[in-house]
Formats: sequence, C-alpha cells, structure tokens
Amino acid sequence: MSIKTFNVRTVATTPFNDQKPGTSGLRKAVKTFQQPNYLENFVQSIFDSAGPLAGKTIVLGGDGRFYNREAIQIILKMAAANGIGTVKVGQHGILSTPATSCVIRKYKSAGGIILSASHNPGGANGDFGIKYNTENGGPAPEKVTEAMFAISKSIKEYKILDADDVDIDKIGRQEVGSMTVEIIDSVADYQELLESIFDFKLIKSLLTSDFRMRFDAMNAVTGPYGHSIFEKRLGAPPDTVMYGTPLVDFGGGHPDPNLVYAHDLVEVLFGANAPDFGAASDGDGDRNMILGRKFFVTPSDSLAIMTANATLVPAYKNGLSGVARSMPTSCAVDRVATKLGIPCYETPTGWKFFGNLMDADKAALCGEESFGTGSNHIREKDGIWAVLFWLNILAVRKESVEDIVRKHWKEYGRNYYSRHDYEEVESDKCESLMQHLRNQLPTLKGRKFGKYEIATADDFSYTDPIDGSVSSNQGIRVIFTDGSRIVYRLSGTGTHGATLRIYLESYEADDSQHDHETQEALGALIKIADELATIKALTDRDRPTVIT
Ligand code: VG1
Ligand code: CO
Repeated sequence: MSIKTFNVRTVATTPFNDQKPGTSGLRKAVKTFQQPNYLENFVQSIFDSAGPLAGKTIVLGGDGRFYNREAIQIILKMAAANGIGTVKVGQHGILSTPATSCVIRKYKSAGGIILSASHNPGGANGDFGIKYNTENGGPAPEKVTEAMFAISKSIKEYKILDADDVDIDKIGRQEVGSMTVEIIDSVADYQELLESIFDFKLIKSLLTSDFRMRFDAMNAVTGPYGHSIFEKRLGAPPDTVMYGTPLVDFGGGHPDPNLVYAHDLVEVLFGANAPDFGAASDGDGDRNMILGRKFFVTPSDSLAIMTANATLVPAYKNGLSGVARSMPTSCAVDRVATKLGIPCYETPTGWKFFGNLMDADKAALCGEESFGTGSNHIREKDGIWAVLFWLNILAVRKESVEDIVRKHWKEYGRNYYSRHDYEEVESDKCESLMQHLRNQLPTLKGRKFGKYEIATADDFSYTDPIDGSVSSNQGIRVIFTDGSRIVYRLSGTGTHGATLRIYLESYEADDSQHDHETQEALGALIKIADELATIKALTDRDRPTVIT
C-alpha cells in the first residue's frame, strides 16, 4: 500500500480592495472571481474570521451556477489545508440556501459556505457569489462580515493542499489529506425537516385531488427539491415543476421570482384554464412568489396572511412568539400582530438581522418585501417552505387564494404596495440622490401634498434588541399621517453601478376601495416620491427598470 503525502502550500498573495460583503455575501461578476487568487483570498478571509474551524465540520454547496463546481474543488483543498475536520457537500455541488441552513443546524456544524449570487443572472458572463453562515445556520452577522472584509484588505497568503479533485457526484465519504469530505443528498435532510412542520398527509390529499398547481424552479436550485417534495412525496403530477433542472446559466434567464422574470409561470396562471395555485423560487431557493388563479399575492401580504393563519399549520399550532419584517416591507403584518397581541419587529433589509430575534425566540415568522419569507425552523428565508405553508392553509381552508386574500383585506384593510427599481444607475448619481434626500430630512415634517401630510422622515437606524449592535443608514423613510410610506434605499446585492429601490405603500381600510390597480392606487405617492427625490432629473431615467 502506498502512502500518499499531501503538500500544504502557502501561497503569497496581495489584497483586492473590493471584497466587502453586501446585503447577502460577496457578489461579483464570474470574471472577477476567476481572477487568480480572488476566490482564494476571500475564502482564506472567511476561514480566518469565522474560526477557529480546525477539526470542525462545515457545510458547502451552491445553486449550481457557472463556476460552482470549480469553486467547490478550490474551497475543499483550502479547507483541508486549514485543518478543517469534515466538509459536508451537497451532491453535484447543489444545496439550496435554506437546505444549507438546515444541514448546518441538524449536524451542529460550525458554519457553512453557500456559493450563490441568488437572483442575479448566471453563466460565464453572469455573476457569482459566496456567503458564509454561522453555527446557528444564519447569514454571518455584520461584525463577522466586517472582520472578513478587514482581513481581505491586508491578506498576504493563503493555504491550499495539493490534492486530486473530489468526486462530488458520488454520495459517501472521501478523504482529502486528513480531512473527510462527505457528499450528501441535497434534498433528504431538508425534506425531513419540512415533513415535521407541515401536514403532509393533508397536502397530499389536496395535490392528488382535482386541485392543480405549477411550481417554477427557474432552471435553478429548487428543481430537485420541487420534484422530490411536490411530485414524488406529495403526489402532484410529474409536470407540476417547470424548469426543474439546475442549469449553469439558468437557461439565460433571470432567476428572480416576480411577475416580470417568472413570466412563463405568470402566463400559465393568468391564462385560459389556469391552475389553482402557482409558485416560483429564485436561484438559491430562499425566495418565493405566490400566485392564485389570475391573482398575485404581494410578498408583504403573504407574510401577513401566513401570520394570521399560522395556527392551521401543525408546527405553529400553539401560536407565534412574535413576527418580524424588514423596514421596507409593508405594515400589513403589523396589523395582524396587533390583533394577535404579539410583538412585531422592524429590521434593516437582509435576513441576517432576523437571526438574533429567532435565536432569542422573539420572532417565529419573518419576511421581506423582496419575496422572502421564513421561520425559526432554520435561519434563512425559505422558498419551498413558503409554498408548503400556503398549500397547508389552502388544504385546511378549502378556499381559493384570491378569496383568502380578499377576506384578509376585508378584515385588516389593504396595504397597496409596490417597489420601483432603477437598476444599474451610475453610483455617484444615486449617492447624490440619497444625499439630496438626507439634506431635506429636518424640513419634511408637516409638508403637505394633496391629502398626504408627512408625519415623520428619517434615515432608518436599527439597534439589535439582543446584542445592542447598531446599523445605521439603512434607508430613508418618509411616513405620512395616514400610515402611507415612501422608502428609498440603495441595493447591496448588485454588481454593476447602483440600484435605487423605491418602496411605496398606501393603506386603505375601506373594502369598497380594495379593487384598484396597484400602480393606480399608488399614483399620488409615486408623484410625491419623484418630487422629493427628483428621481428623473438626478438619475436621467424616465421610468423604473423593474416594478414589482
Ligand atoms: C435584496 C433584497 C433583500 C434580500 C437580499 C438577499 O437586497 O432587497 O430583501 O434580503 O436581496 O436576498 P438588496 O440590498 O439588493 O435590496 V437573496 O435571495 O438575493 O440572497
Ligand atoms: Co436568494
């Protein structure tokens, strides 16, 4: 028997100055990541800031996009050289973001690396990304990402093992130096967790009746999960999942589950003989869009309706300790929380801010307007979980999606809501627009625009109620006396220029006024948003790129 010797190489490197993680990890063009040492520098920065990881277990996987498999081989060799004990890798390199969170928690791992740029397009000319999640299964908090960035700015060397590539397609154990690599089924652990939350028997009886659903995996990571859970386990017909094979370039599409990018699903649900229920998920499986027959549920309403109906789902049958939403998310859930007598927390954008609240059992359901909903079953937002939550509600209530939403509005009032994105604007133009707004803050209170009067306006700052950490400059809020709001913030996930997001919300209690088209209902606020920020003049754009 020959004894293999493994050579740990210490490679000299120089820092890149742009490895600052954004709202959700480090996202850059694939070409940026392919530069010599670019990925290696950042991975070493993770190991040095998240540690000590020596001898411990971490989880590794991604959404299957271009460069996923290559990056996994590099990270495995670096993990071995850095003394990590075991790495659990999703078969074929596939693990959705929620599945990674589940596996980290289930096996008490020290953390996990997720290779994804979520909804950003993939392929050789698209984007790549890397996120680190800590032992609670959630995105690394700001103090950890700040430490990563600090190390990346002064890094001088990284460690990597000279070794053969690992066969990531074969389930089972392999050795890389003295490290164990365990290739695991991408779906099994996650599916088992979901079975413990929902009434699968009841959902199966719904999906094997004349009820029809379609699920659009957008050629991204949720394909295998959708096939296994909705079709194999819950008995939905084999054509239920659309675009169910993860492709490196997502078939050239933009894996963002909204009315614009999930257009094929939208056509089916708004077409002739439409199914009862439709849903889509994003690149890495943490977002969801919920549709009824010819009916769109806004993510903010979805969170409110889930909260109001939570006791219909076995895992939440005793009620919720509390809920949380990101600041730009509509206040629909606040009204439900008030009625239930439970707290509702308002956090900055990004799932990492929900982690402490869930760990401390202060919030059980959380949501963001950007098609993200989740609960304390893991520490990430979870697309398939949200779809099952709706299916569970539908199976119990035996009403249509539209009826459930309309009854909800009747009871709580309707929060008309929309987000207008101006994508890839020159960064300095967006910065000056935000500064222009900031300059006006002291003078906004009391200003009137027709029936709207500004009650307060500020630059949102959040103090974490658990650890006291403060996150400032999280978006400009303009709140009107009737509860309507305009929020302005810059995206932290884009890779080209800056993306300005404008969030518009108007509350309507009177149910005879619940049938307006959303943009129409928000018309006056849209004008005020432009008047305050002079968007057209400052961005040189006459309309948003995407309206959701
Ligand atoms: C966007 C969304 C935010 C979400 C983040 C990551 O961030 O607005 O709500 O948490 O994406 O989601 P930003 O900074 O671009 O607005 V995902 O599914 O892309 O990991
Ligand atoms: Co995502």
